[in-house]
Amino acid sequence: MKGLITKATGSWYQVLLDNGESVSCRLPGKFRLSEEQIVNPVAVGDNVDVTLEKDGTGVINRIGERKNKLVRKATHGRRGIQLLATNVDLVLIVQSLREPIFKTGFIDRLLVTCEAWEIPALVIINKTDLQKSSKDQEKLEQIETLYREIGYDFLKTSIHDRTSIKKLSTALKGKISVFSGHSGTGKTSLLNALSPGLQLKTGDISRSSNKGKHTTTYAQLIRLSEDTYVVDTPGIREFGLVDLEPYELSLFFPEMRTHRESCRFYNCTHRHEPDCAVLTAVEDGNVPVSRYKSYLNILESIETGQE
Ligand SMILES: Nc1nc2c(ncn2[C@@H]2O[C@H](COP(=O)(O)OP(=O)(O)OP(=O)(O)O)[C@@H](O)[C@H]2O)c(=O)[nH]1
Ligand SMILES: [Mg+2]
Ligand SMILES: [Zn+2]
Repeated sequence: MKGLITKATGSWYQVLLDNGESVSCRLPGKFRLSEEQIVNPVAVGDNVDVTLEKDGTGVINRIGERKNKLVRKATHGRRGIQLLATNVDLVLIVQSLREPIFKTGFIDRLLVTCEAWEIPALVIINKTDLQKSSKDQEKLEQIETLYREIGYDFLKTSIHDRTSIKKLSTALKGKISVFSGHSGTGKTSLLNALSPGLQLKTGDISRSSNKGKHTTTYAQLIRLSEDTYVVDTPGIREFGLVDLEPYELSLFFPEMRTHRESCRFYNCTHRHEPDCAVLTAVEDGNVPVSRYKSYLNILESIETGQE
């Protein structure tokens, strides 16, 4: 039987079969030897073939071809690469207006990853109901203009604003989308708002640090309707920027892409080199300063190997 992996937590895998049933499946050892540095052979989003056993469990005997893979460097001191999700159509980059306050650096890092993986992204600023002053309003408008002008989709949401939830629902239709963003920004709450029957667990914001407490602890694929799926993730900080040379980074900043072709050196890093067209574009206001700052930060991470 064919199915889709909805949970992958170690030795057991939850598979949603085409007939709508969900079964726990084992994965034979041979799959663990397969791909190079990948520490987990199966992830949510994978299409699999399953044989059902008498006891109601299943065995995975084939993993389907993948359209794409979201990966990060393995955590807990393990070497290699960890698969987060596969066959992803859209990455939702969720930040909140307040509690915790949004960081454009985080958005930019994830956007670079999405560019590198060629997966469309939707930037979401949630908790717009926490807007307190006209200054907040101004800040929101600025950030919306910033990302829209570069060409990214952008959405303001609040779980208390049905219209914004409807817009989000429309954006997700017919796709497998992955929620990413810091803990506490409201990823799970947005899911509950999209489908109130889910009643997924959400968390409070710590009073002392004003951050979330990592309420969601593993990636889970949830079916919202017939052909619409979302992956709720633990507050992912970033997807690893795998194998990127410093001079290639600006390829993944769409607003720098055209300028970089006019730099004197093909491997210009747009920092101190003479006749750098990107630097000129920053000075002329054609590349936003906040984006250029993010660029420099990511460049440094790549050069020092610390992501
Ligand atoms: N005012 C307001 N609060 C919200 C909104 N969305 C979420 N919250 C609150 O923010 C807190 C954190 O929400 P979660 O949904 O658990 O956040 P999360 O992003 O899933 O966090 P992790 O699972 O830890 O990654 C909860 O107290 C929610 O009630 C919103 O639109 N407005
Ligand atoms: Mg959560
Ligand atoms: Zn340059």
